[in-house]
Amino acid sequence: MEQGGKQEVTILVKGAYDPNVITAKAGVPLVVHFNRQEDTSCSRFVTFEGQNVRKDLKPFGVTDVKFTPAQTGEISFTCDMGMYQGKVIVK
Ligand SMILES: [Cu+2]
Repeated sequence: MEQGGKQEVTILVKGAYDPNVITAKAGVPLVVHFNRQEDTSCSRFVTFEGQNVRKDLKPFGVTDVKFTPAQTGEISFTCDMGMYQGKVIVK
């Protein structure tokens, strides 16, 4: 959802990304709150393809990832091993 010039979404990280498909608007700063409720090494890092974003997600807490999707299309995000997968649909 969009509010005050930014858009925010919360993703639960526990065995997968939930939700694993989110939508965003191009040109508006996006803040993703990763609520990681586990400490397996698999889900420690999340990378957003093509955005130069890779973040260390703290276990049992919330870590924010911020970037502005520049253009419409899809941006995938994954853990380092590619086991957890999600995408941002940018409109
Ligand atoms: Cu992994």
